[in-house]
Amino acid sequence: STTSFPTVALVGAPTDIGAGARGASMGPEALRVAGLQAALESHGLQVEDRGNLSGPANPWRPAVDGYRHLDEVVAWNRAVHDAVYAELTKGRLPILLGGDHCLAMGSISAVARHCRATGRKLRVLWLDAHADFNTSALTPSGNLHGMPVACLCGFGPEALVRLGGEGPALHPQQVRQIGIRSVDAGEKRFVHEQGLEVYDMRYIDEMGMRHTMEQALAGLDADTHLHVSFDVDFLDPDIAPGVGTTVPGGPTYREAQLCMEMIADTGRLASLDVMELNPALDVRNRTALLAVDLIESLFGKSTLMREHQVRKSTFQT
Ligand code: B3U
Ligand code: MN
Ligand code: MN
Repeated sequence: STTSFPTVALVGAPTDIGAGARGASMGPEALRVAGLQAALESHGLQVEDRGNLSGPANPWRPAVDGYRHLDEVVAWNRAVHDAVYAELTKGRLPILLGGDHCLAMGSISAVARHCRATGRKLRVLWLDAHADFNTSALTPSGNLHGMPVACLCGFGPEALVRLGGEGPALHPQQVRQIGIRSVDAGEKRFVHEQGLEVYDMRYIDEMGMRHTMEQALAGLDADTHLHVSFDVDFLDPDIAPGVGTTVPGGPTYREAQLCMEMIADTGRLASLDVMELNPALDVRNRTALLAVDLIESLFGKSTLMREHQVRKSTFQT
């Protein structure tokens, strides 16, 4: 079969350096064992597995000045940034296999730098139970996986804000957050203050996933690079138990599938993070298998049925 996607490069980042539970370091291997490469190849994609990056061990220390493991988080994110940037420069579609969500700082700073260099627009979809918009002053935990969106928008330590060079990687207006249902009090105020576009579970309950995704994907054009940062805790814990911070009341299997399918329909997906999968908390690799199933939909598994798109354009006018 044919596909419009460039060659996919899998980049493993086996660490839980920014997390509050150990085990996300085993995420990359669990996704490989669940058959990610073969699944993508079965849809006609070319896939190259780059293996795993390396970085400092997790010293499991308490927070210092509001951050846990800041130096180690910087080291890991530099490695991720360089690897993802190199793949984008080669024309590849990078998939970062996490690892905890702090590593999205490395990947998204690389994507933003690539978009600046090539004059493309950037849209980031943040699929997550959490807003990940804490700062050292707001965080209840010091865990940097609760801070990547803030750091990418310029609110964080210099070494993380400047991973991709001068100035912040993102403007809050480039981000759409979907599935949010756990936000700390100070973090919530800061999200509103910065004007992040959040489609929380209340919104999805009332309006439905279809309308939610139509809003979140509105305004994409041929010059837009679409990056998806998929925190597996986005999913309802009944179907996805293998994550460190489960939050009840997430999207169902059908809602998650529709979310991925509508992203695929845009034809703009150009980079992806798959984060926070924790095999130590999973049941027979079930959450990894589900993640692979959803990633297949993200790459257009179901768009063989053109009727969906016909119906869509009928309703949209
Ligand atoms: N908001 C909390 C909890 C959290 C954020 N992201 C995850 N957990 N995975 C914090 O610690 O910042
Ligand atoms: Mn997250
Ligand atoms: Mn999360």
